[in-house]
Amino acid sequence: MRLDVFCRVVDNFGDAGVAWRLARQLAAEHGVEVTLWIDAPATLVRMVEGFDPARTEALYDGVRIERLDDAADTAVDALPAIVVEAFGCGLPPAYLNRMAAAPVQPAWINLEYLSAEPWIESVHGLPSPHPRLPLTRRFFFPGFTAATGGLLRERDLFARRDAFRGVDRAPRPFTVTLFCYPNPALPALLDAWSSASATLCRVPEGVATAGLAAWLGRPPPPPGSSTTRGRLTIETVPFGTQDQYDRLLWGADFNFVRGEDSFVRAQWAARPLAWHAYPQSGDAHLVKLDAFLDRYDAGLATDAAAAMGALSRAWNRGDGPAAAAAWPALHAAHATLREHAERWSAALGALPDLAGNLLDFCRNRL
Ligand code: TRH
Repeated sequence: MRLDVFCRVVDNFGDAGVAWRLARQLAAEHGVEVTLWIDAPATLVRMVEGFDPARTEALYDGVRIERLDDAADTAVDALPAIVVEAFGCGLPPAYLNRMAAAPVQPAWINLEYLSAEPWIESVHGLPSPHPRLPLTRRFFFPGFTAATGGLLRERDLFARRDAFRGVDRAPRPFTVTLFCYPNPALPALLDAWSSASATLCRVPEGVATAGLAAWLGRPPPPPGSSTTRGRLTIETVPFGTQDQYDRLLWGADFNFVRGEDSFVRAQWAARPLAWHAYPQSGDAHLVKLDAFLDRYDAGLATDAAAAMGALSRAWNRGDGPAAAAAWPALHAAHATLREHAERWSAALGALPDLAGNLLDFCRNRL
């Protein structure tokens, strides 16, 4: 089966990260012949092992990665059976016309953004007729329940995670990882960590650079090195491949993540987390945060839920004093939060994964 994934990079890494992760899994686990059409292939250079944007003839983990150029007639070969449009990015006009003219039209899927909001279930899978062409695309919503498209999760993910943990025995202080958007709450949190018990904060290169530099009074340390102030050590780690990032999350006690893909990976890491939702106008991201916390808090002890809620909401509001004030209670509830994170990951892991759901969804329509 052939499948094309289309992706346009709005900003940051998530659009490309999600599209690549889906493409890679479909090729690796379902033997699908996948082409990822992306308008900014360079975004993938650090995420994809050995990726060279100039070498489009090569396959990367079984996936062909091509530059998406609207001017070019993208579909050189026969049309695929399935077309996935990541995040409503829009298909090239020539390609759309070929789909409309095709005797057998591909299944056309619009992969939406992840949300924990309940209304997702009522719109997942709904058709959307094209305004001009005899084409219909279907909305496919990732989500946290069986009534949604599910979450991206590779078949061997838990086995790889647990194997890593089996050998990751080096003694270390309480370790947090920091993958966030620029956040005015960061200096206050760093102050809290530097006066609390020993803490190691591991930061991928290029993340929170201005906030760290302001707090340190100099640029953050280069990748592979660290600096200590009070009880806090800040270590800069290279921005690695997606698999390397997974290991960073697996080796920590608490993960600060953002956007979409790292948010999901932190849940598979089965460790407590704070999610910095992608800021949206009208604070729509705070509604998404509340929807997630409402789901996540189910079965979590009240004091631990209160601590996580206080930190997460202060962090997303950029409220430094409130985030710093919330940290001691969260740290004290860490054991409870960790057990819950393991339960949460296992419960989500019992649901079918997004890549498999997407193929089943299409098969029912082909
Ligand atoms: O980079 P992001 O902020 O992406 C965002 C979100 O996707 C958001 O929904 C979207 O609207 C916006 O972009 C435009 O965060 P996200 O989603 O976590 O994506 C980061 C990707 O980077 C993820 O696939 C993991 C990957 N990554 C690595 O491969 N190596 C690394 O070292 C790190 C830190 C991340």
